[in-house]
Amino acid sequence: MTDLYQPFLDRLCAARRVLITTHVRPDGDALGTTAAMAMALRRKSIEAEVLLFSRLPGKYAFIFQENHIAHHDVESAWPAHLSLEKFDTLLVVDTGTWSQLPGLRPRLDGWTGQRLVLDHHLTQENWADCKLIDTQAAAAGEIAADLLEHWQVPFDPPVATALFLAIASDTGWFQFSNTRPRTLRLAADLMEAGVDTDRIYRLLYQNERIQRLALQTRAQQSLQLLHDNRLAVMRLRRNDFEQAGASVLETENLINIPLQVQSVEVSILMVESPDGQPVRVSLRSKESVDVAKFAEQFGGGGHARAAGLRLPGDFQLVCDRIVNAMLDLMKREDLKREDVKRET
Ligand SMILES: [Mn+2]
Repeated sequence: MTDLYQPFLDRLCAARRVLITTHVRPDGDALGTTAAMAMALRRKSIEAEVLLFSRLPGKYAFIFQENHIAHHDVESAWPAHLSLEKFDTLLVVDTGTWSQLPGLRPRLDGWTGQRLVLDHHLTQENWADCKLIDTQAAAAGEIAADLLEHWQVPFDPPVATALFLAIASDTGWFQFSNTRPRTLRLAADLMEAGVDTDRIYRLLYQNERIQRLALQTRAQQSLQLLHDNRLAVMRLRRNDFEQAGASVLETENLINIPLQVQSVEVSILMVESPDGQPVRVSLRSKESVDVAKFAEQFGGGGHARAAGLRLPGDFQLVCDRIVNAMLDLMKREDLKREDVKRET
């Protein structure tokens, strides 16, 4: 096990100034892992700054604010004062693909620092100098926790809270199938280290704006059930966000709602983006369909049970294309299953 972590730790130990970043539209795992790594680097007297590709979502802001972690936000424009030249290391957490780091690739041309990736996604590109990937890990935060243990960074309450935020949010508060014994043991360790789990629950799940509830209503009104109620499709147009007064960052977890229906095996949420930007497609499945593989056909990726992609073009045409492709896939899977049944 040490062999997996040591090369990565050697690289981190050699760093003096690290720029930590994570995927666009960062979630609790992305931000919790980023915060935990920033604090760990500080404790090792290594400077760390954070780069975000979307503005910091309000419900996760506490983990940065309480720990005085400053961040650069490049959603609208790259800040003039932010030069990669002052960093010797780029640490990317919770993604390993350029498409999740919009605009970063050309900025790294000619930059000579080391590129490190810490991630748990199946979909990876080959551009890092050193990768720490564990696709069995429930969250990037789980890998970060193992890394910090190897690095002998103690789980004090701030670090433990950041790691707990990461694993609790990527497992849907330990409900999703990615939750493994290691996840629960780690959660117990983090509780013992001083995490106020009740507070984190309230911050994650009882902390929405009323506008987000209005958006949820509109998403549910758009629900279509196809293929014997096995495929759920929801669509959110720009008008829905305007009418609800909600932001595009407030779609998190909406995709899980149709999965409450017993018959639903696959849930798709399609979100219209501002003019000229690709349609955002989120995918979830219960058992049968590998949505990461499905997303990869369209340049996306993720996990077998949770994935996403972005596709340019007219909203309705993109929706039709994705729904038809998913129906084809589900029908092919049905035929395969029937063949197996017949043989046994
Ligand atoms: Mn994650």
